Amino acid sequence: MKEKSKIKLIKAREILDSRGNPTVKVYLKTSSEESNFSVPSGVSEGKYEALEIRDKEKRYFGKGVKRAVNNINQIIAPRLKGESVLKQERIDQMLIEIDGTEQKSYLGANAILGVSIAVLKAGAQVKKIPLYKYIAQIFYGKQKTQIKKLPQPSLLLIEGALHGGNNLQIQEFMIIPQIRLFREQLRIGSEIYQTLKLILNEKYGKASTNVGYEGGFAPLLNRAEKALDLISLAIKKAGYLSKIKIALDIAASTFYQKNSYKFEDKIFTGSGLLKYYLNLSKTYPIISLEDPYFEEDWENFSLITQKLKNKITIFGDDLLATNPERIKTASKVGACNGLLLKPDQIGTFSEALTAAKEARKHQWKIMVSHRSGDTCDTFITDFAVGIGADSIKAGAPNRGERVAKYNRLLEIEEELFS
Ligand code: 2PG
Ligand code: MG
Repeated sequence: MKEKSKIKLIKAREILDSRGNPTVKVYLKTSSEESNFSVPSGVSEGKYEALEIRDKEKRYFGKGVKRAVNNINQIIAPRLKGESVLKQERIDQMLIEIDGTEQKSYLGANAILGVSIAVLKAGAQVKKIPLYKYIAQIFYGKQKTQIKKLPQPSLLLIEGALHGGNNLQIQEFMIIPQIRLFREQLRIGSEIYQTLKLILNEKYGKASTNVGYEGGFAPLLNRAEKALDLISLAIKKAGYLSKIKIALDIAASTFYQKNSYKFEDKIFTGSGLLKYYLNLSKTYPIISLEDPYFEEDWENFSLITQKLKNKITIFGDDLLATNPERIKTASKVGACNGLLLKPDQIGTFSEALTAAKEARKHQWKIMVSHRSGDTCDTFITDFAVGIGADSIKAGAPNRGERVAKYNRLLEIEEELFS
């Protein structure tokens, strides 16, 4: 196994992501295995995320990733040649050291993550076990691990803000079916999605079901409550009234301005917004709120978590940026009780695992997440299963790069539980 696990070749290439922007794809070879990974990329990026580097040249309006690709081909590949793909932590540490910057701005987090995950996938192949099992072995630190449950899908129905191109200021309106089997969760979610499509078409015409970046509908609505009423109607019409919870990604950094929040034509203070959220949670079956405040508003994050923690999970996305240090700080001040986990926000597999462990130390919930610019790669599904995440958000039950992740979960469910 030792010889077989040695890296023979790493090669990167510039490809396009689901939004049509360039991203990095990494190919890796050992003497017996071949793996690859395509790096996702967000539009509502937090200030504390590891930095993906872009060329800032004329081609692709500055968004090219040739520099990140060259960093892989010319700097990383020669250094990792001959290393064992089974030594994940060592390789991630090498990548961090070669980079040498706080936010991975020298090599680029897009270059580093691409290599880190390609190495991980090759490791699972060398061991001849499924990727989720290999991840579980590393996460729990033992050879024998039993996966007892799968993450619940947080299925996107309606998009707004930077993702939707409409006037809705809440970024994601999602549903989480509260039943046991994943295949049934997906079926129910899809039936509700299709029911909502009919309702929107009837009320607002055909263009109302054009979709946003992540496959959710992006109707020209301007109030969150309107979107929630339409979703409630679809749930009812589809016949699943008592079986559905609602999850929202508020992405409040996008409407924060000078110590206040400009939301739906009103200026809210932190406590005014808290009242608004409390009302929403009384009217609709809300199970979680992600980024209800701006990424540096620790105080209001703590107040809402204090108030709602027994009823609702407050997920930190931009607030935490999958950064173990920020998770520690958040737990100290009680700023949230859930981690939105995006491996590309931190840049290596090992650090993403540390983030997950830190969250579990505080009994937080974990939701693994895709990005608005994604690819058909399904790594995050295996990742969510391997670490025993509570949920996974991979967009709507629509569009290739989104359903690829859910379809992978169908495969895993069959493998593990039938
Ligand atoms: C988010 C993500 C994924 P983006 O805010 O949670 O939905 O969006 O990838 O644009 O940051
Ligand atoms: Mg978010």
